[in-house]
Amino acid sequence: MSAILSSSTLISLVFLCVFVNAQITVVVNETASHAIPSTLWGQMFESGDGGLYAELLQNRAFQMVDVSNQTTALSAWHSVNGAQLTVIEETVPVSSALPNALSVAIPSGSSGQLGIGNEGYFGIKVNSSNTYNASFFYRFPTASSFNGIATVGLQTSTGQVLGASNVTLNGSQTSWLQVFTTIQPTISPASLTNNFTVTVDGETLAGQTINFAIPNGMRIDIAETLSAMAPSFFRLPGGNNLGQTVATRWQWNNTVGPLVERPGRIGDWGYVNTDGLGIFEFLTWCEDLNMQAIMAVWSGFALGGTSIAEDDLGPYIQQAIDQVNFAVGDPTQSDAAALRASLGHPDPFPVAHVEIGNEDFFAADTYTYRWNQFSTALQAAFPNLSFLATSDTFNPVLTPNPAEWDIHVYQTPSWFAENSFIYDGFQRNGTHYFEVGFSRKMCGVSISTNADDIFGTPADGRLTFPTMQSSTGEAAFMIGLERNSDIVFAASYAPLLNHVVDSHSGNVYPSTSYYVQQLFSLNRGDEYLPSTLPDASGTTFWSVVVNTVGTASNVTFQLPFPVEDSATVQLLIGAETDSNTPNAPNTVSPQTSTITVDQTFAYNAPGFSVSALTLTTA
Ligand SMILES: *[C@@H]1O[C@H](CO)[C@@H](O)[C@H](O)[C@H]1NC(C)=O
Ligand SMILES: *[C@@H]1O[C@H](CO)[C@@H](O)[C@H](O)[C@H]1NC(C)=O
Ligand SMILES: *[C@@H]1O[C@H](CO)[C@@H](O)[C@H](O)[C@H]1NC(C)=O
Ligand SMILES: *[C@@H]1O[C@H](CO)[C@@H](O)[C@H](O)[C@H]1NC(C)=O
Ligand SMILES: *[C@@H]1O[C@H](CO)[C@@H](O)[C@H](O)[C@H]1NC(C)=O
Ligand SMILES: *[C@@H]1O[C@H](CO)[C@@H](O)[C@H](O)[C@H]1NC(C)=O
Ligand SMILES: *[C@@H]1O[C@H](CO)[C@@H](O)[C@H](O)[C@H]1NC(C)=O
Ligand SMILES: *[C@@H]1O[C@H](CO)[C@@H](O)[C@H](O)[C@H]1NC(C)=O
Ligand SMILES: *[C@@H]1O[C@H](CO)[C@@H](O)[C@H](O)[C@H]1NC(C)=O
Ligand SMILES: *[C@@H]1O[C@H](CO)[C@@H](O)[C@H](O)[C@H]1NC(C)=O
Ligand SMILES: CC(=O)N[C@H]1CO[C@H](CO)[C@@H](O)[C@@H]1O
Repeated sequence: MSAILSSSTLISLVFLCVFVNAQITVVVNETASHAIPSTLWGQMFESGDGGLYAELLQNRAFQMVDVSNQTTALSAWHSVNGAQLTVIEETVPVSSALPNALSVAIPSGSSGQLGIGNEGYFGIKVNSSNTYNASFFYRFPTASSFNGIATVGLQTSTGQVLGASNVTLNGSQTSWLQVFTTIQPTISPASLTNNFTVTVDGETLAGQTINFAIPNGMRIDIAETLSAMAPSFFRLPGGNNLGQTVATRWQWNNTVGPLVERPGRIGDWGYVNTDGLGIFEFLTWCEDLNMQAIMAVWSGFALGGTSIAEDDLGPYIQQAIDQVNFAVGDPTQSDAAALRASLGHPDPFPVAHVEIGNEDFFAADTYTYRWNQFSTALQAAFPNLSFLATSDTFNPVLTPNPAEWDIHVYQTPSWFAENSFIYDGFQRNGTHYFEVGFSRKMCGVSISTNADDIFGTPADGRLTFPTMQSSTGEAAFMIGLERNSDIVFAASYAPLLNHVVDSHSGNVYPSTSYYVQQLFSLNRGDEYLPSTLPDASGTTFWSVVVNTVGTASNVTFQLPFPVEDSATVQLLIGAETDSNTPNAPNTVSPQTSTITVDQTFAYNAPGFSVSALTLTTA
């Protein structure tokens, strides 16, 4: 008997049923066939801005904007009470990374409070149980005798103050000065159409101009929902966000250090990434949540179609080596690692796997030499790390032979259920797989991100919200991944976050698919126990039970060891088309109960359900 069967060990059993009123007997094997990798269930996403990253303000630093078009340069910013706003190329920039600033002219004859407002990413959720940090840089381009206050606040679109605090501005300050404050709202409006504002008294400042740079407002929330999934790895810096062009590729060294030193970039989904969530924040996030980082390096291909020529890859490979050194290198041997140490983290971060590119099947012809050069150089520099190829598996044939592959699948719910056995047919020849994807026809956790806004639009046939039918299909596939976890070492759902265009919410809604991921993640085994195999073309799958039609199925388990007679059931159950939506966020959520079991016991898996049974060996 293997280690998992010691008396204190919990075991989880999972099932999926498709149709039939079947009576199924599952004989569980006594001998574990393989260990389950601790990395198996984790997370990936495409970009943090407007989502995981706690920044509330959109276009906070006028990064990458073209000042010749003020409409776009001022995106998300609004004048309060007649202040004249212009995004300028500063003659004295706040930093070389941030050349632009917001010039705010108070017209002569002004009165009352004038200034600037920012509408946030999808509005701004204001909740009196949160404290909001705010900061900005300012300078007076022309010195004045002014010495007074600016009010930093959160207000509704009609100007009702939800919370505010005062900071002092000094008119003789002609160089940049940063001010910090916190806002404690007293009201939690239901609506999200609120603004962040900075205003000054129009009468005292009439005729004067103040320049602002990198206003900043932060919140805390989404992180807690992601953390509750208990992920064991995190793919960074996001999936499809390595760069549409060579110039706008993700460069680790542009995302480190003070925010004011980060230029930002046009991300792959067409909007500006602040890079406020940079490599150090990502790696710290991994460490805080006890996750391993699966970190990607840019591999010489820009998604817009440009591949770097074979002879010109050198500097890009060096930048990738520097990036990995920043994450895990020895500070006495590498400047990049020394930079990490200077930020307070001399120890290496938990990175064991590095991906060379992302979805390089888009440039399979050049990936042959790019993979060859990047993987050879990186493997030589980091013998202890594993490198993942990202083209189609074994197509083209790559040299050196990749030990690991990242496979992306976006498919329909029925495809996932029907392909639960796909990895059973793979040879055991030393190649390991990271599976990303899951139902294309659905979205993940329904909250704000810009990128994943693209998903969840019914126009392209995708579901607006995951349903029990789609989520149980994914669960069937995950059972196959768990069974094949001798060669599948990691899997994640995508898209992880989805913004619901709904100005009346601003909350985080775990979807039915979120709960499936969470059930698997919270009910991990250390080892996989073989049992009577499900029918590959059949309808009931186990390890955890999932039911994809509205008909119950009885499953009898015959265990090879005695168990305590009380077992816990975590049951996710709903009707085929049930979804968690902003109007009905709690339609489906897991319920916990206790059942009586024996060494042989029957479990009635209800229709459209995922059950995790936890038994204790006697
Ligand atoms: C499943 O088990 C329940 C309770 O043991 C029983 O009432 C029901 O008839 C069984 N269903 C089938 C399809 O065997
Ligand atoms: C500025 O950009 C907006 C939005 O992209 C566009 O509609 C407008 O035509 C541009 N204006 C000028 C003067 O180019
Ligand atoms: C405000 O936050 C608290 C604590 O997180 C939460 O319980 C409450 O539901 C939130 N209120 C609104 C209106 O979202
Ligand atoms: C800010 O200062 C103004 C003018 O002195 C005062 O009326 C207001 O109450 C102050 N607001 C806060 C939040 O302290
Ligand atoms: C205002 O700024 C000037 C220039 O930085 C400084 O000399 C002066 O002490 C400041 N005044 C106050 C009241 O902080
Ligand atoms: C707000 O500021 C405090 C103090 O500087 C800091 O500890 C906290 O992490 C900040 N919160 C956010 C969300 O940035
Ligand atoms: C980051 O490194 C690249 C070369 O690897 C360099 O071209 C770029 O200027 C660096 N960026 C910053 C902000 O130093
Ligand atoms: C690489 O792994 C070996 C064997 O586990 C270990 O002794 C060595 O310290 C590791 N080297 C680094 C740089 O982590
Ligand atoms: C390993 O197995 C895969 C999947 O069955 C196969 O396509 C590939 O050619 C094998 N690779 C080697 C090096 O044998
Ligand atoms: C149990 O495991 C042994 C050894 O791996 C294997 O030979 C046997 O077929 C397995 N039985 C079942 C029911 O999977
Ligand atoms: C003062 C201010 O910024 N007002 C803006 C608040 O946000 C809405 C959009 O949500 C804008 O329309 C207002 O102009």
